[in-house]
Amino acid sequence: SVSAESMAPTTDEEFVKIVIPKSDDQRARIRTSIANNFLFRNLDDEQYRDVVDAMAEKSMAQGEEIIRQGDIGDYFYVVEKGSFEVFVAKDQAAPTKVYEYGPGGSFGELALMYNSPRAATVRATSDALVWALDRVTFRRILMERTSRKRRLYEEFLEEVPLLVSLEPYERHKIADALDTVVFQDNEVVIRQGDVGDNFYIIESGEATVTKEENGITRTYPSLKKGDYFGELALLNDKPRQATIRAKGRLKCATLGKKAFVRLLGPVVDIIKRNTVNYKLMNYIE
Ligand code: 1OR
Repeated sequence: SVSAESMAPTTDEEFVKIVIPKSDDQRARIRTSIANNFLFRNLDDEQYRDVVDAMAEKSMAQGEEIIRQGDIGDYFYVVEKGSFEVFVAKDQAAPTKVYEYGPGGSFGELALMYNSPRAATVRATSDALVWALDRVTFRRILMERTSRKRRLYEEFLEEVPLLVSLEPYERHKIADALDTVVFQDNEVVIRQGDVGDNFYIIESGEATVTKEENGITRTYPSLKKGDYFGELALLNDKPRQATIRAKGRLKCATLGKKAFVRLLGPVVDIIKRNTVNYKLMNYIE
Protein backbone atom coordinates (compact mmCIF):
# COMPACT_ATOMS: atom_id res chain seq x y z
CA SER A 1 0.00 0.00 0.00
CA VAL A 2 0.99 3.61 -0.47
CA SER A 3 1.65 5.60 2.67
CA ALA A 4 -0.03 8.96 3.20
CA GLU A 5 3.32 10.58 3.25
CA SER A 6 4.37 9.50 -0.19
CA MET A 7 1.06 10.71 -1.61
CA ALA A 8 1.49 14.19 -0.18
CA PRO A 9 2.27 16.82 -2.78
CA THR A 10 5.93 17.51 -3.03
CA THR A 11 8.06 20.27 -4.46
CA ASP A 12 10.95 17.84 -4.67
CA GLU A 13 10.89 16.92 -8.34
CA GLU A 14 13.54 14.55 -9.55
CA PHE A 15 16.86 16.16 -8.84
CA VAL A 16 20.44 15.25 -9.47
CA LYS A 17 22.81 16.07 -6.64
CA ILE A 18 25.37 18.61 -7.69
CA VAL A 19 28.91 17.66 -6.76
CA ILE A 20 31.69 20.11 -7.44
CA PRO A 21 34.98 18.42 -6.49
CA LYS A 22 36.85 20.18 -3.65
CA SER A 23 40.15 20.07 -1.85
CA ASP A 24 40.36 19.61 1.91
CA ASP A 25 41.39 23.24 2.15
CA GLN A 26 38.25 24.38 0.34
CA ARG A 27 36.05 22.22 2.57
CA ALA A 28 37.73 23.67 5.65
CA ARG A 29 37.17 27.20 4.37
CA ILE A 30 33.48 26.50 3.75
CA ARG A 31 33.18 25.09 7.25
CA THR A 32 34.62 28.30 8.72
CA SER A 33 32.48 30.53 6.53
CA ILE A 34 29.19 28.92 7.54
CA ALA A 35 30.14 28.19 11.18
CA ASN A 36 28.33 31.22 12.57
CA ASN A 37 25.60 31.43 9.94
CA PHE A 38 22.19 30.60 11.37
CA LEU A 39 20.74 29.27 8.13
CA PHE A 40 23.16 26.34 8.28
CA ARG A 41 22.54 25.39 11.88
CA ASN A 42 21.30 21.89 12.70
CA LEU A 43 21.90 20.33 9.29
CA ASP A 44 22.26 16.56 9.50
CA ASP A 45 25.40 14.92 8.08
CA GLU A 46 23.91 14.21 4.67
CA GLN A 47 22.44 17.69 4.26
CA TYR A 48 25.73 19.23 5.32
CA ARG A 49 27.66 17.12 2.79
CA ASP A 50 25.21 17.92 -0.01
CA VAL A 51 25.47 21.65 0.67
CA VAL A 52 29.27 21.63 0.76
CA ASP A 53 29.43 19.43 -2.38
CA ALA A 54 27.19 21.79 -4.31
CA MET A 55 28.93 25.03 -3.39
CA ALA A 56 31.02 26.79 -6.02
CA GLU A 57 33.90 29.09 -5.19
CA LYS A 58 33.74 32.52 -6.77
CA SER A 59 36.13 35.43 -6.49
CA MET A 60 34.97 39.01 -6.96
CA ALA A 61 36.90 42.18 -7.67
CA GLN A 62 36.23 45.34 -5.71
CA GLY A 63 33.30 47.21 -7.22
CA GLU A 64 31.85 44.19 -9.03
CA GLU A 65 28.11 43.49 -8.81
CA ILE A 66 27.23 39.99 -7.69
CA ILE A 67 23.45 40.51 -7.70
CA ARG A 68 21.44 43.08 -9.67
CA GLN A 69 18.02 44.22 -8.51
CA GLY A 70 15.28 42.98 -10.84
CA ASP A 71 17.21 39.97 -12.14
CA ILE A 72 16.02 36.39 -11.81
CA GLY A 73 17.50 34.59 -8.81
CA ASP A 74 20.01 31.85 -9.52
CA TYR A 75 22.35 31.54 -6.52
CA PHE A 76 22.49 32.06 -2.78
CA TYR A 77 25.85 33.37 -1.49
CA VAL A 78 27.94 33.03 1.64
CA VAL A 79 30.86 35.41 2.17
CA GLU A 80 34.24 33.90 3.02
CA LYS A 81 36.38 37.02 2.64
CA GLY A 82 35.73 40.68 1.86
CA SER A 83 32.75 42.98 2.19
CA PHE A 84 29.57 43.79 0.27
CA GLU A 85 27.06 46.64 0.15
CA VAL A 86 23.36 46.31 -0.59
CA PHE A 87 21.47 48.98 -2.54
CA VAL A 88 17.76 49.28 -3.14
CA ALA A 89 16.34 51.49 -5.89
CA LYS A 90 12.71 52.53 -5.42
CA ASP A 91 10.75 54.18 -8.24
CA GLN A 92 12.88 56.86 -9.88
CA ALA A 93 14.95 57.67 -6.80
CA ALA A 94 18.69 57.01 -6.73
CA PRO A 95 19.59 53.67 -5.13
CA THR A 96 20.20 53.89 -1.38
CA LYS A 97 22.48 51.71 0.67
CA VAL A 98 20.44 49.60 3.06
CA TYR A 99 22.75 46.94 4.41
CA GLU A 100 26.25 45.50 4.40
CA TYR A 101 27.80 42.06 4.74
CA GLY A 102 31.21 40.78 5.87
CA PRO A 103 32.74 37.31 6.31
CA GLY A 104 30.12 34.76 7.40
CA GLY A 105 27.25 36.85 6.05
CA SER A 106 24.88 35.48 3.42
CA PHE A 107 22.47 36.96 0.90
CA GLY A 108 20.39 36.25 -2.17
CA GLU A 109 17.85 34.00 -0.43
CA LEU A 110 14.75 36.08 -1.10
CA ALA A 111 14.48 35.59 -4.85
CA LEU A 112 15.05 31.86 -4.41
CA MET A 113 12.49 31.49 -1.63
CA TYR A 114 9.69 33.50 -3.18
CA ASN A 115 10.43 33.16 -6.89
CA SER A 116 10.61 36.93 -7.00
CA PRO A 117 13.02 39.22 -8.83
CA ARG A 118 16.17 40.20 -6.92
CA ALA A 119 15.05 42.75 -4.31
CA ALA A 120 18.33 44.62 -4.16
CA THR A 121 21.71 45.09 -5.81
CA VAL A 122 24.73 43.65 -4.00
CA ARG A 123 28.22 44.92 -4.80
CA ALA A 124 31.69 43.98 -3.54
CA THR A 125 33.36 46.83 -1.66
CA SER A 126 36.70 44.99 -1.57
CA ASP A 127 38.17 42.04 -3.40
CA ALA A 128 36.15 39.14 -2.10
CA LEU A 129 35.62 35.38 -2.03
CA VAL A 130 32.16 33.85 -1.84
CA TRP A 131 30.58 30.40 -1.97
CA ALA A 132 27.62 30.14 -4.32
CA LEU A 133 24.84 27.62 -3.71
CA ASP A 134 22.54 26.86 -6.64
CA ARG A 135 18.81 27.47 -6.45
CA VAL A 136 17.75 23.81 -6.45
CA THR A 137 20.06 22.77 -3.62
CA PHE A 138 19.15 25.90 -1.65
CA ARG A 139 15.45 25.18 -1.97
CA ARG A 140 15.82 21.49 -1.26
CA ILE A 141 17.93 21.82 1.89
CA LEU A 142 17.87 25.32 3.34
CA MET A 143 14.59 26.90 2.31
CA GLU A 144 12.00 24.94 4.24
CA ARG A 145 13.62 25.48 7.63
CA THR A 146 14.37 29.13 6.94
CA SER A 147 10.87 30.04 5.85
CA ARG A 148 9.34 28.00 8.68
CA LYS A 149 11.38 29.92 11.25
CA ARG A 150 10.65 33.30 9.68
CA ARG A 151 6.92 32.52 9.69
CA LEU A 152 7.04 31.19 13.24
CA TYR A 153 8.49 34.37 14.71
CA GLU A 154 7.13 36.96 12.26
CA GLU A 155 3.92 37.91 14.08
CA PHE A 156 5.51 37.78 17.50
CA LEU A 157 8.46 40.00 16.52
CA GLU A 158 6.13 42.55 14.92
CA GLU A 159 4.51 43.01 18.31
CA VAL A 160 7.68 43.42 20.35
CA PRO A 161 7.79 47.16 21.13
CA LEU A 162 11.58 47.26 20.94
CA LEU A 163 11.59 45.99 17.36
CA VAL A 164 8.76 47.97 15.74
CA SER A 165 11.14 50.50 14.19
CA LEU A 166 13.03 47.80 12.28
CA GLU A 167 12.54 46.90 8.63
CA PRO A 168 10.66 43.61 8.07
CA TYR A 169 13.87 42.23 6.56
CA GLU A 170 15.79 43.03 9.74
CA ARG A 171 13.18 41.15 11.77
CA HIS A 172 13.60 38.19 9.38
CA LYS A 173 17.31 38.11 10.12
CA ILE A 174 16.52 38.14 13.84
CA ALA A 175 14.09 35.25 13.35
CA ASP A 176 16.86 33.24 11.64
CA ALA A 177 19.01 33.65 14.75
CA LEU A 178 16.39 32.98 17.45
CA ASP A 179 15.96 29.85 19.52
CA THR A 180 13.03 29.14 21.80
CA VAL A 181 13.73 28.10 25.38
CA VAL A 182 11.15 27.06 27.96
CA PHE A 183 11.46 27.35 31.75
CA GLN A 184 9.26 25.76 34.41
CA ASP A 185 7.80 27.60 37.40
CA ASN A 186 10.51 29.10 39.60
CA GLU A 187 13.36 28.02 37.36
CA VAL A 188 16.24 30.50 37.19
CA VAL A 189 16.84 31.97 33.73
CA ILE A 190 19.57 34.39 34.74
CA ARG A 191 21.45 34.43 38.05
CA GLN A 192 22.83 37.65 39.49
CA GLY A 193 26.63 37.66 39.40
CA ASP A 194 26.95 35.18 36.52
CA VAL A 195 28.67 35.97 33.24
CA GLY A 196 26.07 36.85 30.58
CA ASP A 197 25.94 35.21 27.17
CA ASN A 198 22.32 35.50 26.09
CA PHE A 199 19.56 38.00 25.49
CA TYR A 200 15.87 37.06 25.97
CA ILE A 201 12.48 38.24 24.74
CA ILE A 202 9.39 36.81 26.45
CA GLU A 203 7.12 34.90 24.05
CA SER A 204 4.62 33.87 26.73
CA GLY A 205 4.39 33.71 30.51
CA GLU A 206 5.90 35.93 33.17
CA ALA A 207 9.27 36.39 34.83
CA THR A 208 10.18 37.82 38.23
CA VAL A 209 13.10 40.15 38.76
CA THR A 210 15.00 40.21 42.05
CA LYS A 211 18.21 41.89 43.04
CA GLU A 212 20.26 41.34 46.13
CA GLU A 213 22.30 44.09 47.67
CA ASN A 214 23.93 44.22 51.12
CA GLY A 215 21.98 41.15 52.16
CA ILE A 216 18.62 42.65 51.17
CA THR A 217 16.64 41.13 48.29
CA ARG A 218 14.44 43.56 46.39
CA THR A 219 11.73 42.51 43.97
CA TYR A 220 11.06 44.56 40.84
CA PRO A 221 8.01 44.63 38.54
CA SER A 222 7.51 41.35 36.68
CA LEU A 223 8.27 41.06 32.99
CA LYS A 224 5.59 40.00 30.51
CA LYS A 225 5.09 39.01 26.86
CA GLY A 226 7.13 41.25 24.56
CA ASP A 227 9.44 42.46 27.35
CA TYR A 228 13.13 41.69 27.12
CA PHE A 229 15.95 41.10 29.57
CA GLY A 230 19.59 40.09 29.72
CA GLU A 231 20.81 43.06 27.69
CA LEU A 232 22.91 44.79 30.34
CA ALA A 233 25.62 42.16 30.63
CA LEU A 234 25.90 42.10 26.83
CA LEU A 235 26.05 45.89 26.52
CA ASN A 236 28.44 46.51 29.40
CA ASP A 237 30.41 43.27 29.75
CA LYS A 238 29.44 43.21 33.43
CA PRO A 239 28.13 40.29 35.50
CA ARG A 240 24.36 39.78 35.56
CA GLN A 241 22.83 42.58 37.65
CA ALA A 242 19.71 40.73 38.79
CA THR A 243 18.13 37.28 38.99
CA ILE A 244 15.32 36.42 36.59
CA ARG A 245 13.00 33.49 37.40
CA ALA A 246 10.06 31.94 35.64
CA LYS A 247 6.70 32.67 37.28
CA GLY A 248 4.70 29.73 35.99
CA ARG A 249 5.68 28.36 32.61
CA LEU A 250 7.87 30.84 30.73
CA LYS A 251 8.71 30.72 27.04
CA CYS A 252 11.45 32.97 25.67
CA ALA A 253 13.11 33.60 22.35
CA THR A 254 16.83 33.92 22.87
CA LEU A 255 19.81 35.33 20.98
CA GLY A 256 23.52 34.78 21.70
CA LYS A 257 25.84 37.70 22.30
CA LYS A 258 27.30 37.92 18.78
CA ALA A 259 23.88 37.92 17.14
CA PHE A 260 22.64 40.45 19.69
CA VAL A 261 25.43 42.88 18.80
CA ARG A 262 25.08 42.32 15.06
CA LEU A 263 21.30 42.21 14.68
CA LEU A 264 20.15 44.61 17.38
CA GLY A 265 22.72 47.29 16.49
CA PRO A 266 19.96 49.50 15.01
CA VAL A 267 18.02 49.52 18.31
CA VAL A 268 20.93 49.69 20.75
CA ASP A 269 20.20 53.36 21.39
CA ILE A 270 16.63 52.50 22.38
CA ILE A 271 17.90 49.72 24.63
CA LYS A 272 20.36 52.11 26.28
CA ARG A 273 17.70 54.77 26.72
CA ASN A 274 15.43 52.22 28.40
CA THR A 275 18.08 51.42 31.00
CA VAL A 276 17.40 54.90 32.39
CA ASN A 277 14.22 53.40 33.85
CA TYR A 278 16.30 50.91 35.80
CA LYS A 279 18.16 53.83 37.35
CA LEU A 280 14.88 55.53 38.30
CA MET A 281 13.82 52.31 40.04
CA ASN A 282 17.22 52.15 41.79
CA TYR A 283 17.73 48.83 40.10
CA ILE A 284 21.16 49.77 38.81
CA GLU A 285 23.48 52.54 39.99
P1 1OR B 1 17.58 38.66 -3.19
O1 1OR B 1 17.55 37.29 -3.70
O2 1OR B 1 16.38 39.49 -3.39
C1 1OR B 1 19.26 40.63 -3.10
O3 1OR B 1 18.85 39.43 -3.77
C2 1OR B 1 19.54 40.30 -1.66
O4 1OR B 1 19.92 41.39 -0.82
C3 1OR B 1 18.27 39.81 -1.00
O5 1OR B 1 17.89 38.57 -1.58
C4 1OR B 1 18.72 39.80 0.45
O6 1OR B 1 19.44 38.63 0.71
C5 1OR B 1 19.66 41.00 0.53
N1 1OR B 1 15.66 44.28 1.27
C6 1OR B 1 15.79 43.26 0.42
N2 1OR B 1 16.90 42.49 0.32
C7 1OR B 1 17.91 42.76 1.13
C8 1OR B 1 17.84 43.82 2.05
C9 1OR B 1 16.64 44.61 2.10
N3 1OR B 1 19.01 43.83 2.72
C10 1OR B 1 19.75 42.82 2.25
N4 1OR B 1 19.13 42.16 1.27
N5 1OR B 1 16.46 45.69 2.99
C11 1OR B 1 15.15 46.44 2.96
C12 1OR B 1 15.30 47.76 2.23
C13 1OR B 1 13.97 48.47 2.06
C14 1OR B 1 17.41 46.12 3.96
C15 1OR B 1 16.93 45.94 5.36
C16 1OR B 1 17.89 46.46 6.38
